[in-house]
Amino acid sequence: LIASLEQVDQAYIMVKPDGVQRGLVGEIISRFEKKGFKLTGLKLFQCSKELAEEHYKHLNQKSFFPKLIEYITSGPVVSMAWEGVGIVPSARKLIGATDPLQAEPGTIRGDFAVQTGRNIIHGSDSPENGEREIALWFKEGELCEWTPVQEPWLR
Ligand code: FUP
Repeated sequence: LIASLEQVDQAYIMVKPDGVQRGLVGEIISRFEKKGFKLTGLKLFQCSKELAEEHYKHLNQKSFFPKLIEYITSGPVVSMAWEGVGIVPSARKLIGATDPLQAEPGTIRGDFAVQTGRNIIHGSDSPENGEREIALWFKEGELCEWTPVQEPWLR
């Protein structure tokens, strides 16, 4: 095996309740898999108000905060941990702009969403937040470290 020269980072990616309700889970997972990232955690999960508030605490002074918490807790989400070289900025490119009307076609939000308050997916905005959010959303034993059997050219 040829070891990758680059630093591998972690991102917390979450299909929000509207993405689950609209049947977009498979499509979203597929985009991350095909890009070449590695899935290390996955669960369908109804989150509590407390967890949603902790996750979005940097936004708790915003006028949209109560609506955001109501939205995120309105149904199950799919919580995912992904890892790879450059995963955090790359995931944000795959996801597209926060406002789906500003998101480019070809991005997840650009292809499937219309409203900021219903933008179907979350992705960590820094490697530090990736680690913080994965620790927040996953319990010990829920993550899986594994080595792909094929030559890992992408990692
Ligand atoms: P992003 O990193 O793209 O998810 O965007 P932010 O962290 O800035 O926002 C987090 C979530 O807050 C968004 F996904 C949707 C919600 N939000 C609003 O509802 N209204 C706004 O004006 C901005 C964000």
